[in-house]
Amino acid sequence: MKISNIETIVVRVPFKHGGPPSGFGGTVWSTLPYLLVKVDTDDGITGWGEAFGYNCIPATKAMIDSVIAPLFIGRDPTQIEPLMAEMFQTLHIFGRYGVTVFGLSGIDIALWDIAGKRAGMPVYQLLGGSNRSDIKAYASLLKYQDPEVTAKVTRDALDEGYEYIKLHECTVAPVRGAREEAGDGVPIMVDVNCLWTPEETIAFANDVAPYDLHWLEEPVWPPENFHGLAEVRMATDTWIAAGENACTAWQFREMFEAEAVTLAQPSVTKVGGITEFRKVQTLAEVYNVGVAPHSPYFGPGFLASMHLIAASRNIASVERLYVELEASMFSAGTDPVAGRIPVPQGPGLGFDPDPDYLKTYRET
Ligand code: SMN
Ligand code: MG
Repeated sequence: MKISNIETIVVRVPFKHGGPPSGFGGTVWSTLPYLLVKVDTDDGITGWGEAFGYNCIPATKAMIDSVIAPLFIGRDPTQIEPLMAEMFQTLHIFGRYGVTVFGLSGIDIALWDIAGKRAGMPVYQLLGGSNRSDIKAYASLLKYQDPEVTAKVTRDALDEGYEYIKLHECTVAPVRGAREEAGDGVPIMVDVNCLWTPEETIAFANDVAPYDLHWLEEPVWPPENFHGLAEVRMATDTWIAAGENACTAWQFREMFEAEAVTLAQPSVTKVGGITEFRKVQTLAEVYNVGVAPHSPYFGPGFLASMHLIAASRNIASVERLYVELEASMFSAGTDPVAGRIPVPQGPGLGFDPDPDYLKTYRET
């Protein structure tokens, strides 16, 4: 079997959420874009992957189209581990993080989809099987910077059945707002997206101590300041989570060696795909670190996260960005019901993007 064609497709879907305009990475989002990677084989199987994402999609797409895809054409898609290892090595001069590895992640996810379709099995089965038929989702809220709006959106998510809430806030007031609305006992996480020195982080952790955080995510700038994160861990009781900006298992090893985190957060569309994610998982197990995947996206990358979690022994929940999309990319079965998402059961990732959805939302 050979890879015969690789196509990148950008979809852009309108969405609603409960507050004023918000976004990450320096812009406000009016629509949500996703980058799909379609890999065809000469025996008629098509696999779908997803590469990160959002504001850098034009760059990731160009990297795949002009540099990565030509190297994969004609290669055997069943040899995932050796093929990915070779491509990581071939492309390392263009960066071990960023659009090169995001693009490789998208291809790797598509190769696993092909492997599952060829075997007639869901990817989680190829990864060793699962004892779960659904996964608890946590609602990952956008950034509101307003205690009343944060409280209201927290209430909406709880009313929909979510049992865990993640805030993207960096001041005390919205955290207090969410806690007062949720009451005691609802796990609330706070994601700061890399803002502070260790000293500033410790001060914040003390200020929000009364609101009992489940974890504090990426508080320290820069994300690779693993010793800074370790300082925070030593000085507070708060669980520290990080890793969406760490690339490849090698960087996770540095993170674990520094004892930087309680929970590691590999992102399957950024870290190198399912193949590399599995390496991070094994490493985390060896270092006795928990895993809480990063997955604020809705395409094949989200499905891949579901399969990885289903096949894990100890990953508790999946991240679900708390927005209301105008349409779902998949025909059915991937939206949360009462805060839980069914593990896809079809061959491969379990779902292909719906052709009507692609017709409507594909960027031309
Ligand atoms: C995040 C990162 C990128 C896009 C959306 C959200 C955030 C998260 O850091 O953890 O969800
Ligand atoms: Mg985050």
